[in-house]
Amino acid sequence: MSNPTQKTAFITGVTGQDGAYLSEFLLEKGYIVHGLKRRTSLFNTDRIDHLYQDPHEKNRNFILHYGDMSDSTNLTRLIQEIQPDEIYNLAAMSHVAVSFETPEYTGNVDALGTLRILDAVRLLGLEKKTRIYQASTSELYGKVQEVPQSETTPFYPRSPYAVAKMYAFWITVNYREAYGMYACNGILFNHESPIRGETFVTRKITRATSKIALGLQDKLHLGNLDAQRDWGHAKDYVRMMWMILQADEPEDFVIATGKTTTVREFVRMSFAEVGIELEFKGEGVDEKGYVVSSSNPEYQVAIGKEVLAVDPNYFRPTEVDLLIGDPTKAKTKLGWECEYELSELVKEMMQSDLKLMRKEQLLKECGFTILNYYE
Ligand code: NDP
Ligand code: GDR
Repeated sequence: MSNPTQKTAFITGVTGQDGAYLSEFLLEKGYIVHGLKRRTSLFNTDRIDHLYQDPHEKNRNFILHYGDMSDSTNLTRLIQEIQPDEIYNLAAMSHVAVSFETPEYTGNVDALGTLRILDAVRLLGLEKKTRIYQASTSELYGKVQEVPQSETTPFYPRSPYAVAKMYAFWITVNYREAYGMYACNGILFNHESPIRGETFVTRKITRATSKIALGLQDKLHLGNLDAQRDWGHAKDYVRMMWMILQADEPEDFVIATGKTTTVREFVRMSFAEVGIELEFKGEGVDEKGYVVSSSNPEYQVAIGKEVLAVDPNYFRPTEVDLLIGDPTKAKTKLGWECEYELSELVKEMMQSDLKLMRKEQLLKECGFTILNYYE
């Protein structure tokens, strides 16, 4: 028997970092969760495989649908079929550096994709039923106007990704004001986890540090080490996405820890997790990181070894230098609290990547070739 109070959510980007954590969170709350996934030539559901339910099972509460943010008819049909109480629009081409390579595609998916969702809800007459969460971003602040950044800080986007997300932000506000829809932006600052995409800087660092500690990689190449980010844990942030849609009134919220850290410091913290202390020498493109001490007998790396180098290929045409968010509104209005400290996040990511890399080490010892991942 169906439960009339059971809520139904539709998550775009369900195969991504946030989509996976949010699915877990909503399923625990008793929701029926529908997710949008793209057709890919290889499976792309690693992050949600533990939630998968066989289509032949009765009364499934986790259901995946093929679709794409560039396809209005597909999105409209799915929303009509699902009749969701809540839509979490998380799907996006989410890599800032890649958006400089694919600006038109990024605009289509990240900007117009959001319009497609909003307009489908309007055309289907679901304005009063369906609440919409839009995954907005601290990248909107771009070039520093003021710190810390809050809901009232002016935007100055610095990448095709950020410009596309700025359209998505304002079209969400516009549909809320024009059609009385419950549509909100969560302006989320960077949030990471052990299932963060491998080409974002934190995961790139924790994977490489683990490989270097286990003797599987020589060196880590990074771009701008001076960039400062307000890094939180994805688990804390998906909880807030849900809280935003439970409020009495639709509003936009900044979600952040209120602390900022350089990329260089994140590198130092990651190496410290395996007992390796680094010294940084040189400046700009000449900066390098050397091992000063290696105190954990499990991870012995030669003293003096150069394990980090700057590669200008990773610099962006326009950079966002400093992000630090002010989450006061989320705390006071919705009672949100951040549970994770950055040190705990780094520890969790390192433990998870060390485990993964030990598996690779074992494969290598057994004569199997280790995959080289692109950065
Ligand atoms: P991920 O890159 O991990 O996930 C993005 C998701 O979008 C994936 O499921 C991806 O599918 C899907 N996707 C990409 N393009 C399309 C498309 N054309 N049609 C359908 N689905 C598509 O991002 P996160 O989980 O980290 O972030 C979630 C959202 O929040 C994104 O919109 C991001 O821009 C935004 N955001 C993220 C922050 C962060 O720090 N993580 C901070 C602020 C905002 P596939 O798996 O097939 O690639
Ligand atoms: P960001 O995250 O651009 O903030 O966007 P990313 O981890 O890619 O970069 C953070 C900072 O690190 C610097 N950096 C490098 N970045 C990458 N990816 N690779 C490198 O080798 C490297 N070296 C230095 C970058 O220049 C940058 O300053 C993320 C995404 O999740 C977006 O979708 C989201 O909107 C924002 O966070 C908030």
